[in-house]
Amino acid sequence: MPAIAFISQADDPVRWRKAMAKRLPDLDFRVWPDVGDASEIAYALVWKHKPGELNRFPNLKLLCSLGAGVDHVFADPSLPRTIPLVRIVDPDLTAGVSEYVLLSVLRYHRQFPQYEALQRERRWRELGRPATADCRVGILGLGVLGRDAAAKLRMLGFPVLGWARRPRPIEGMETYSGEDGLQGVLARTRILVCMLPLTAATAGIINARTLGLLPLGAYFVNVARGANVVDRDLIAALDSGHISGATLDVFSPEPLPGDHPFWVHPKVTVTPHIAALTNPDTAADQIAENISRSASGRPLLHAVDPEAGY
Ligand code: OXD
Repeated sequence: MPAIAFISQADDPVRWRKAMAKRLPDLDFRVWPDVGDASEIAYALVWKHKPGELNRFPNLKLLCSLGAGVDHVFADPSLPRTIPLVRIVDPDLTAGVSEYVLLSVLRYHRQFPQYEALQRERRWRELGRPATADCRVGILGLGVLGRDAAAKLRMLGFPVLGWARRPRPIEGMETYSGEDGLQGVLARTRILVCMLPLTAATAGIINARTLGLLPLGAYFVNVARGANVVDRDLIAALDSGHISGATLDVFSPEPLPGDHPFWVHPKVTVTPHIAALTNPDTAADQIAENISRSASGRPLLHAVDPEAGY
């Protein structure tokens, strides 16, 4: 069987080797940079590879992103564009992202930052319980992850507005698209959650203008990509009080540099890109399936459209 190159500094090659061996025992699993004869590499499992590195493999047939997002693959300007690219769509990963979104939304809705401040001052004070039905959540991005988070928030009683660049109707939910749709969603949103893929069209979409369209005191949660946000605009909106708080799991660049103002901003919660971590024990199934499909020329699962960038 041809070989697969595992190219990631963030994922555990030992767990992946074991998970892949369980499904494809004959697969020759090679961990970058020790990939041996580069002409034997037919498949690559990648997360933030070094630009240009994939051009070393003249017989590459399939590229698998080790994450849900693929912007890290397209960030390589010399990427061989003709090679099919697939991404991870895994219930375990989806559940992880939704948990993070629910936690962040509930934390703001139930005023935990305010209670934490009261605790620091040893003050016993009830703030009242805001009605869930009045706390509208706006979700930008209605892919697998956005739809799952929206469904779970709705189960808890939150009114949810969804927005995607292209129309994405969802039964029983208000969804919008296009620039007008975005403005309408932002104007009615108390807690905004960014779940968009990073493409040329969504880079910097959270900026002074769009943050300014949110009602006074709104909150922001980002589980998409750091580059979806113009950091200095978000900081200005937090400092002015227009935005009450932000929970950020993703940054540009990552790791977030030690001197970045987000680390110490009193209204910002920082987590190190942990909303979901790809689990080899569950995600290896679809990678093995895609390798078999690629080998037999069948349509791939979760293939990325290179034009759209997701
Ligand atoms: C991602 C992931 O793409 O964690 O960010 O899967």
